[in-house]
Amino acid sequence: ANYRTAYAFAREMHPKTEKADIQYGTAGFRTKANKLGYVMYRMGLLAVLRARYKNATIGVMITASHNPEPDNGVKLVDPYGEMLEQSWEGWATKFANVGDDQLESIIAEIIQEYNIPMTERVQICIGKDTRPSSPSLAKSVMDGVLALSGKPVDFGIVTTPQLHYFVACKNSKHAYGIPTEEGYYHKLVTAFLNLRSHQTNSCEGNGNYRNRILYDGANGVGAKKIKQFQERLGEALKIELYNDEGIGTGKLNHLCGADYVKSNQKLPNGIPIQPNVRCCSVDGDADRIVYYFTDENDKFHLLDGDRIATLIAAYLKELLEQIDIDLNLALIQTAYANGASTEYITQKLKVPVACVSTGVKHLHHKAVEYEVGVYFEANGHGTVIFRQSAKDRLKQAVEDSSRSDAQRNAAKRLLNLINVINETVGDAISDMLVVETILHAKGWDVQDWEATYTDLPNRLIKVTIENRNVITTTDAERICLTPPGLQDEINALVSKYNKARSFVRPSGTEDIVRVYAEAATREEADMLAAEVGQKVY
Ligand code: NG1
Ligand code: ZN
Repeated sequence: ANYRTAYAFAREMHPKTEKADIQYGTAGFRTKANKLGYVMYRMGLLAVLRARYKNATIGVMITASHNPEPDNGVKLVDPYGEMLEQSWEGWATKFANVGDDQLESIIAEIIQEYNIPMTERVQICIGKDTRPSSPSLAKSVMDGVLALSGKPVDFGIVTTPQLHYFVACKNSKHAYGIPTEEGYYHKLVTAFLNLRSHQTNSCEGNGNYRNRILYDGANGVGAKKIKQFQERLGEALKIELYNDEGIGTGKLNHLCGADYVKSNQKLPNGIPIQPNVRCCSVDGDADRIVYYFTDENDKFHLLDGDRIATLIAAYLKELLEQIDIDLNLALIQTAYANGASTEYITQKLKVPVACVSTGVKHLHHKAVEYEVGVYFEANGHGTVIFRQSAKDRLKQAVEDSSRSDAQRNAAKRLLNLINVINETVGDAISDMLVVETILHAKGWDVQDWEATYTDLPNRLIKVTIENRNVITTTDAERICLTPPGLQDEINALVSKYNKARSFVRPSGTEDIVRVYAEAATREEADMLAAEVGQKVY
């Protein structure tokens, strides 16, 4: 059988080099790149098995996102471009950790468990970021795919959301778009330019909006790919690219990128100080974005995922009202969303909010419960998902001659906006084009956007304890179940401060406990975080 060959090949070419177990977590496998060769090979095997089981194309993305350059990682992408189904994460973990001599039996086990037909010809889309370790790790994935007679489709260096898009295109028989890089740029840019040309104003600006943005590429794939966009966007949006160092310079994510800016709340290296000019940073695989600017007093202002989410949700609501169509729209957040953003969107804009556990898959799963689901993590990862029935109704509205021109034009705008959005997963560049579209339409610059609400000061700290899993939570991680008594202590501390909120949870990606606190003032937020942190020890 095929898998006998796979097994023999593993022993020779990709022997297991690490003794310690690793776990397929929120972000797939992520560790030092030199520990990942055999893991990649085994993920190639698993991708073929998953593809045969689903009778669909599966994706494998090699990246460690915002981690330092010597790290790497791997994530599997399911047929609609979503994250690997949770029930298979356990299989991924097993596949990575069994000894070379058990590989054969675990393959047999999964084939039997799911009754996987081993004859289907399946494609596996493979993408990688710009890390120097990525090419050899991609080769290991391909060896795994070939060992089980799958067909690897190598997309080379692409952003994570590009790979998700390719997988979704292939499985929708191109209904979602053409599964090539050109197809991706064409879809997004055409829709973006359509939206701009419908405006009566020149492309230079509209109201306070100026079509110029400073862009921090994190010295990664986001820097490479934004050039493709710029070529196609022409004068409609002038993107000044910074942090575009070459591959292997060690600069990837170093003192720059979305994670650095969000965590440190300051300007990244490489971006020049230009007062009140709109800037953005993407992360190492370009699935996250944050906006920011410095004012004339050199004060730094961050517009994070919560800001992007509220901007988008508010604009979608506005368009739906203009069209006069009743679609249920909701915003999905996590406990890390700033309380002020939640209050603004529920109280002022009357858009319902759902709160779920940390991790994109949880947000995504909740978002599909609505006809229009906007989801974002505070760190800048997010997108919008539209039900097919919602898209169909919008198309009908455009055709409906009993509607006013204004209504039909608003429906057209929304359909174009949907094409700017990468619905498969958070996409930094797609999200940037969406934000730019909305700011332009509203005649806003970042200052107007920031004025919509005032963030509550907040603090996120890491606490290291012996076993982080002694902390268990409920209610979308906002309440501690164990250790007993901890939640009462947190409640007591929170009650001392104004507009305060705090929660603790074990990280899914690092061996630490995260403590979050927000309150009416910076001092109160800092003090509360420190006090709650003390209780966690
Ligand atoms: P953990 O380590 O579980 O808190 C972090 C981020 C998540 C998500 C994942 C995956 C915070 C507080 N947590 O999860 O939002 O992005 O990494 O990358 O930012
Ligand atoms: Zn990322």
